[in-house]
This record gives sequence, C-alpha cells and structure tokens, in this order.
Amino acid sequence: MGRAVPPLALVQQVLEGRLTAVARMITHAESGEEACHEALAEIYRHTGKAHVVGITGVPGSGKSALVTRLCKALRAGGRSVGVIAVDPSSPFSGGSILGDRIRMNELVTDPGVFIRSMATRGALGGLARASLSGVDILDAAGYDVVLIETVGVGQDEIDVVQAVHTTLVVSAPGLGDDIQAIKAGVLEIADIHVVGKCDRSDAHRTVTDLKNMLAMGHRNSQGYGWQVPLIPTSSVSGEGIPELLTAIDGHLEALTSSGELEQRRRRIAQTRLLKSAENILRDQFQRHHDRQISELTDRMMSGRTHPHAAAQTLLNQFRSERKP
Ligand SMILES: Nc1nc2c(ncn2[C@@H]2O[C@H](COP(=O)(O)OP(=O)(O)OP(=O)(O)O)[C@@H](O)[C@H]2O)c(=O)[nH]1
Ligand SMILES: [Mg+2]
Repeated sequence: MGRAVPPLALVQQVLEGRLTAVARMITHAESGEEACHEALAEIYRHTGKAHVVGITGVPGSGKSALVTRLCKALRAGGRSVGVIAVDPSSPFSGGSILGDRIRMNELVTDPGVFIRSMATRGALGGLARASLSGVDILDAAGYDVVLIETVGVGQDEIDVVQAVHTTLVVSAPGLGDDIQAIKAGVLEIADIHVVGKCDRSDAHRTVTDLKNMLAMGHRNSQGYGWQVPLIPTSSVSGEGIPELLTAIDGHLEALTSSGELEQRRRRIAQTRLLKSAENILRDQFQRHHDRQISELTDRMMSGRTHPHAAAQTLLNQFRSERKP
C-alpha cells in the first residue's frame, strides 16, 4: 500500500490524528499533485483550532534548538505540538541538535509531537503552498500548537511566516554584521523578539544592539495593545523558555480579547487566496502559453514592446481563449 492510498481516503484518518496518515498527507501536499486538492479542501474545513506560531531568524540563529525546547515545554504542560521546519540544513531529520541526540529522540518517539522538515526547493511559491498546507494538516489533525520554522530570508519565507498568528524573530550573538543587516528586514514582523544563545558571554551585546535598533523606529507596540517583548533564551540551559511560552500564550490572549485574531485570520485567508490565484495563473501560463511568452519576450528584447504592455497582451490572449 503506502503511496497507493489516494489522498481523499486519508482525510478521515488525518482528522483522527493518525500519524502515518498525517505524514502521507503532507507528502501528497508537498508534491502539489492535482489529486490532493479535494482532500486539502476537506482538511481546510477542519482548521482554525491550533495556535500557529512562526519562528524566523537568520541561518544559524538557533531556531531549531529553540523549537526543540518549546516542544518539550509544551509537552510538559500537556499540549500536543506539530512542527513544520522549512529548513535548508535540516538538523531535525539528522536528529541531533546541540549534540543532544538522546533528548531529541525523546521527542521523536512521543506521539504528542510531530516534526516534519521540508527542503527549500521546487517551484517558486511551491514551498509556501506546501508548508501552509502542512500547517493545515497538523491543525486539522488536532495539534494544540503548530510551530513553523523558516529562515527569514526570501519572499517565500516571509509569506509563510506572515501566515501565522504569532511571529517570533530570533536573533543571536556571533553572527556578524552582514547577517544583522539582513535581519533588519524581518525585525518589524515580530510579535515577540527572542535573543537566543544567552548562555554566551557576548549575548548581552546582542540584547543591547537589538534594543537600540528597536528604539530607532521599529514598531514595538501594536494597535491592539500588545507590547512586543524581548526575551533572552538559552537552548543549552533552558533559561528564558518558560517566559517565552508565557509570552506566546499572552500574545494569543491579546489577539483574542482585542478581536485582532479574526482580522489576522481574514488577512491570512486573503493572502493565501491571492497567492493561490497567482500560482494557478503562473502554472497555466507556463503550461499553455510558452510560445506566446517566448514571442513577447523577443518583442521586448528588440524594444517593440514594454513589460506592462506585453503582460496586457498575454492576459488578453489568455482571456479570449477561455471564452466559451
Ligand atoms: N551556545 C548556544 N548555542 C546554540 C544555542 N542554540 C543553538 N545553538 C547552536 O547554534 C547552531 C545553530 O543552531 P540551530 O538550532 O540549528 O539554528 P537554526 O537557526 O535552526 O539554523 P538553520 O535552520 O540552519 O537556519 C548549532 O551549532 C547549535 O548547537 C544556544 O542556546 N546556545
Ligand atoms: Mg534550523
């Protein structure tokens, strides 16, 4: 059997939280195959219960180690947790973080934790679609909290991390100035700032630098009365993890009591609608309009048309062909 099970036949088992069905469903979603859309639509109807938390930050800032810590803390509090890691270097599949192989294995054998890594390859926009479908699947499967880890570089990753309820931006000492500069772009999407690796002696400087950057005009309070906190943590000692969990829960509480949660849900739904429309169009163009695209590109190269005008021509051709 295995891959032979059609996606729609897996839905009921996904809703019951059966691990193999969840894993297979995510594989179907990753492939983007036509056959999975109906199943994903059915699953989508059962979403909306999980608290979806995005964890972003530059490569090597300690996101995966932090996710591991958060999983343990959530489990200790009796909550189940699903993780989607959009993770180029993928330490989750290696199973060893901080040389902490045994403790990681504890999580791997705990049915209350589901961890899935996705590689950053495939079609443009495909990764964002697959990882958000992954979040839907874990939500519908009944995980109380869904964590999604992405590197905060690139539009796809930003799209993903904006489709969550609570965004953590992780900074850490010892990553160099160029890295700090890249980071500036994601600072303002934070609902919670985390300074990781605070067991290191140079961590206090990162905290000071970040406080200065935030004071220089980055948003630190949000319209619905949430003050963006800055929380130092260490995945080595576990310092700051309880405070972080309290902040994550506090943010959901602030979203809920202010009515902001509904607005975020709506914004996420709308973004996903527009992204999907964009993907469908791009896909159809590439599949059926290769020749026109190539001709119009030639005309642009020889200065006979302009990108905007060429796009209009392409869309007009597309529309006229679709008329009954
Ligand atoms: N001292 C110290 N090192 C840490 C801590 N957290 C992570 N590290 C180390 O930092 C490195 C990166 O950790 P990861 O958790 O893989 O970082 P990441 O942000 O997930 O990395 P990418 O997924 O590759 O972007 C590893 O060598 C970890 O052992 C921490 O709290 N303290
Ligand atoms: Mg990682």
